[in-house]
Amino acid sequence: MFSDKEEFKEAFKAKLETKLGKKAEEATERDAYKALGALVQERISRNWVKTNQDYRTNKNKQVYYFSMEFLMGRLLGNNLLNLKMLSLVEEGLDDLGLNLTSLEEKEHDAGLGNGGLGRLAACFLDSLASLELAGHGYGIRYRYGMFEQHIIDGQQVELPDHWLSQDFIWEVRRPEEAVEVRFGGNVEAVKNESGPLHFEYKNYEQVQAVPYDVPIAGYNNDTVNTLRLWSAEPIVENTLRKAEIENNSASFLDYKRELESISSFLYPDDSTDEGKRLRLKQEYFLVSAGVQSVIRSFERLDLPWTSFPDKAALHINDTHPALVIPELMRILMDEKGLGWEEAWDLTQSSVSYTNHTTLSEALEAWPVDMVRSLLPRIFMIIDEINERFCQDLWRTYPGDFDRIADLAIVADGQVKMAHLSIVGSHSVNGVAKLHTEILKKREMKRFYDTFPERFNNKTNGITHRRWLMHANKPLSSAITEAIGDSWMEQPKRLEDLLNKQEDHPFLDRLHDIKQENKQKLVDWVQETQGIAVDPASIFDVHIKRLHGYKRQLLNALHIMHLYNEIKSDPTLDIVPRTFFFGAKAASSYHFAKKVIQLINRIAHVVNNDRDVKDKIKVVFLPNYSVSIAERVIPASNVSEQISTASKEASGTGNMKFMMNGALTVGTMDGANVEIHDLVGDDNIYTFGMSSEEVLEYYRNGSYSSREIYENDSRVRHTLDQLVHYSPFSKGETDFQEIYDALLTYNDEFFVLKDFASYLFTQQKVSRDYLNQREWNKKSLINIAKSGKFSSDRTIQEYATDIWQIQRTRMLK
Ligand code: 26V
Repeated sequence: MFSDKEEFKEAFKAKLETKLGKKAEEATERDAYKALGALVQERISRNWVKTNQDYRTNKNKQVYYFSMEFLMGRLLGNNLLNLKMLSLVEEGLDDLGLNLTSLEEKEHDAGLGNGGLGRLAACFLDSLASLELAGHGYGIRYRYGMFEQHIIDGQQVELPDHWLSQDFIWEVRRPEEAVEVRFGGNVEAVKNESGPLHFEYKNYEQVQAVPYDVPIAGYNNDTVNTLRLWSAEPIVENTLRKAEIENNSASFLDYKRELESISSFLYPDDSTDEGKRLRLKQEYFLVSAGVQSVIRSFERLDLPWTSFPDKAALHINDTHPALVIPELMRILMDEKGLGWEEAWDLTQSSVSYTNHTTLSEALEAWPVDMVRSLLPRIFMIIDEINERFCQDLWRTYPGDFDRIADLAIVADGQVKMAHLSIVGSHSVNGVAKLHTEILKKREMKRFYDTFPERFNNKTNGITHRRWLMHANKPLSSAITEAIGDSWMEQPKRLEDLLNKQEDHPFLDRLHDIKQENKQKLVDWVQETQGIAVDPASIFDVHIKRLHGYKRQLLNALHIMHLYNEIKSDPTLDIVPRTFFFGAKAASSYHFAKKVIQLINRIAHVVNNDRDVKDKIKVVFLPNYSVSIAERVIPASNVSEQISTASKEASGTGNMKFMMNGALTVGTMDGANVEIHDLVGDDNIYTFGMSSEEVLEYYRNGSYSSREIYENDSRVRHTLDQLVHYSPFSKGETDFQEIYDALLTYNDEFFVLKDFASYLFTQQKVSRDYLNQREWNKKSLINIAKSGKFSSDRTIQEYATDIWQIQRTRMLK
């Protein structure tokens, strides 16, 4: 790279001049960001070209990770870290009067994801490259990412996230790699005298899929993999012809807009049929473009089709890209001339599937009519897969109609995407031990009975490079001073910190670092929101998508209860706490928006009340994003992971907090269970119902939230405050819906059932926090045990058990 900082400074100044036509003195921070980015991209590009060449020469097996979401966040800092240029650049910029952190903040988050699933995909890419594994992402280059959340009058307002308006400096458009994707039309069966029956696809609509490639540089190695994001564009001659025919520029523009809408928005509102159709179009667009490009790369190797599964692994991130299965079948049969059996064998051996949720409303099922009209040939293939699968079942379970109807891929007028994914792949995995057990024992029990060998667990992980080394540099340095730097490449080595449990100066240092991080957050909150926060208070943080099952409402009710206690006795001696929230609600999810409104109302009441404001504070951080998470997590003491047991497949925020020394207040759900197993009872605050209890209640229907309301005066009081006159309701009916969900509709997520145990646990947290030395020790143990949750471990497991790929030693 650069041998010293002077060399970097020269290169940087030269870049400013050649790229932006400016001298260092006249450059704005944005100019400096762009120049630095260009410099970094140049360095990465050399290894990018080389990596691709090596992959081709060595014919390594390639993994293609198909995902509708990649929540990448900012890339500059991470790229500098992986290139090991961070401190050199920081010092060089400093000499020039520039601050690296401020330049990093000029970068707009690449927010092409909703939450955990998309962020997991981003962490996986970092781990693949860092472990020198040949793995690439395939996604969509949405023109607008996750909406920008504003809070106006205490309520969420969504604005489009026009992230491309200021250039995404890392992408490279590759028109020469564009492919055509086809929709609609009809299929004709053709029988030639000589050849077998084949199918001709006619009268379809053509869309061009143009890839934009983003390099993914590994940590301290020469590997640079690719995130390929596809953009939908009209095919020029096609649009001209269409315009000619119609001779009408307005309809031409409509046509262009309609095509481009395929890659316009992340998750368009699918509450209408029109929205659903567009979503299906997006999914097929990604799949068809991706599979064509996989096939193209394979064909360049000049090998027989039988070796396809030895050279390509196609992984589907949830069922969203499940059409990979029939699309691969279509290309192998219709375009490459393979027979059904052979195509099926190659497809099953190369496709694998991860399930990320058991929530029934999130399980994809497409109306048959929609699939048939939008993707006629794909539907025929799905129908045939279903037919053959049902026949197989009939042979194994003759006469068991019930079972066959239950397992069918096409049933009740719908195409069930999870069923298609299981049947068409060789591996199905859940994302945490508990989640995988629930899949095997309940949600997918009958599939597990049929294909037990396909099911396996891969507990999620997070990249410790972004979430510890980059987000929390002071902590990283302290760790390295204490145990050396081997943990950076082998995160399990963080366990060496366990020897420091009685090292008081070290524990004090951890405490000081946490305080510094808290102070930085305090300054930022003061500056951006005008709220004064006490850095000595407990920083209790609940950041994640807003959903009923994640129970932000439980946290909110707890704060209302604390407020009531302080109001009834203003001399009450409580440990000061600041509650931070960050959460976006889906635009059509009315209830979730009401919870956001409630949290903001509570913040308003609490923060402006003389009696309580020095004891508790509430901060709602608008527009929660990857970069906000990076600010907040290192400054946290308490990590809220309080989903209704059985509902959170894994959670990954829980791991990020743990790695940064926050203690978890959590239910025995998702990966919390594994955190608990690692750190032990003394170093985590678990509470509430178990997943078995929850599932048992759902089965027998014996839960009564009203009973709790009637028997627990604290519950009664806070709930009444939602609808009767109170500082929170202000006599309005804003929160009637929340009250009704909890009482009239019997509290689907057991908020009231877990309320008492949550309060009790939070009291223990406050007491324990007073003993700082013990707290710091718990924090240390959490950091020390967090190495298991590096996504390097997760990816290594995928590589060995599912994809069967090995590390590619790059030739230097
Ligand atoms: C999707 C939807 C869409 C329709 C409305 C309700 C709803 C609720 C949940 C979802 C989740 C989709 C899949 C997903 O994002 N799962 C998350 O995946 C993470 C990575 O594996 C995991 O850590 C989270 O626990 C899991 O919720």
